[in-house]
Amino acid sequence: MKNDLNDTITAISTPPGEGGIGIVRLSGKNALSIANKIFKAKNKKRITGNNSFTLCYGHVHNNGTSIDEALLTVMLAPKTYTREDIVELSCHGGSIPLRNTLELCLENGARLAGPGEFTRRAFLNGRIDLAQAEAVVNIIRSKTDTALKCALRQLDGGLSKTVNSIRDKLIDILAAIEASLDYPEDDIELFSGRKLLKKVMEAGREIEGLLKTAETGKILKEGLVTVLVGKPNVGKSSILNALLQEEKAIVTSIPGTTRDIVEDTINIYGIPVRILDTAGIRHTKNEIEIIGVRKSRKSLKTADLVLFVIDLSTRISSEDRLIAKDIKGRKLIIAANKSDLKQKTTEAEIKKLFPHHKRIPIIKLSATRRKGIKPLEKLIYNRFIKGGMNISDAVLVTDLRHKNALKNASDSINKSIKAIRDKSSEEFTALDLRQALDSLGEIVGRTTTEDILDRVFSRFCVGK
Ligand SMILES: Nc1nc2c(ncn2[C@@H]2O[C@H](COP(=O)(O)OP(=O)(O)OP(=O)(O)O)[C@@H](O)[C@H]2O)c(=O)[nH]1
Ligand SMILES: [Mg+2]
Repeated sequence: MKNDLNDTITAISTPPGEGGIGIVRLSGKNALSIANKIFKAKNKKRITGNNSFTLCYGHVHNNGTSIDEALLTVMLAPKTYTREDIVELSCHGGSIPLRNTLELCLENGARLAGPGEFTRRAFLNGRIDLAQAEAVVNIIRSKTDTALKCALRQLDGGLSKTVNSIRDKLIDILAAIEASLDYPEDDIELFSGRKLLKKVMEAGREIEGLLKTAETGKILKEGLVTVLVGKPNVGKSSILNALLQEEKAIVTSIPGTTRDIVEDTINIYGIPVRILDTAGIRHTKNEIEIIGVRKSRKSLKTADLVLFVIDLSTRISSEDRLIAKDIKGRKLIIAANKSDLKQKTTEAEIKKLFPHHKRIPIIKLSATRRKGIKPLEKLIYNRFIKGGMNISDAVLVTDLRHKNALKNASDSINKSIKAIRDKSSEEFTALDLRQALDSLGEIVGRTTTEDILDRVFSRFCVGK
């Protein structure tokens, strides 16, 4: 139904709640005629005669009874967001005028739009491809300026261009293989085995190159989940507060102060970092603390980065060893806190907690004196952004759907490489290459099922 472009769709496009203005949007071939029935212009002219991109002042009315005072914008196909006729009614931003205006649109023949259906039409009508459509949500949800820049680049076709250029290469290779399969007697030696292998490997490397950006892309889009763990009283909450530059979590000298997870997001050189402060992990009989410790362990499981906090002013204890065992093999930074006090633990002793980990970054800091906080931020950044990668300008893979499609494409390419090396029939190579082509096509929406579209657009809000 959502791929049927005959209906005229409508929705409230502004967020719920009170605002200066609220917008009801109509898109489709009856957008103007529906608007004409429910809107009376001050100049008394029918709005069906309005030029594209013009504003008109008047009233929304129900059979002559005024519902709201509004401004009406007319945008005529094909140069619009959906490539269809669009009318936007800018009403007063309250739930009643907006709901009444929406209901009037529905009563006069429009259908309520599903989530993202306006953008879906922009895709179905060929204005943007699927990766660009997905960028729209990334723009709306971007958490930092850098993430926004990255999403805008995707909307501009940054990722699509790269993917399409790899697809073009595969199409050329396939055409050559198919020509030699169709006319074997002509002995068209378009690609010698070695040249074919080189070309396919080249495409494979480009796909791998994109895949390498997926970790950074995901973090930029969704935020880096960083969890502060350690035994009680080492200063986890104090570090959270120092990073946030506000007294968000309760800090006391009583071990076992934090029970619930306290979290907030900070911007570290453009990366949104979600920091979770947790209950100190130890054996305890206190019922509330037990629940807190359980929550700490749970959040540990889903974190991208673990900040293991150790108190330099006490000796390493069995509790530290227990936690070290728990976080073995994780992406880790050790925060050696309370460096302002007399030190009873050395760096060498800390390193001994992780005998199989050669290079765990350890940073000395004093949360209460705000010392070492900037270097800690730098370390968090460097732990994830590979040297030399300019996240402000690079084409990044931010969506899991794209990453999976690229992985499938890469697998198919590797299969075709094996087929070429094994000197199998070129038909096998062609089959694998076609599969790679399809997987890449999924990213930009050339080979997409309705299911995939439903899943993509269900992430959108209604009205976008
Ligand atoms: N001297 C000094 N004291 C610190 C430092 N960081 C934290 N403290 C103190 O250590 C005590 C515990 O700090 P918290 O931040 O509550 O420690 P925590 O790890 O969150 O403790 P729990 O929530 O109980 O697990 C408080 O009295 C802090 O003032 C530091 O860098 N230097
Ligand atoms: Mg705490």
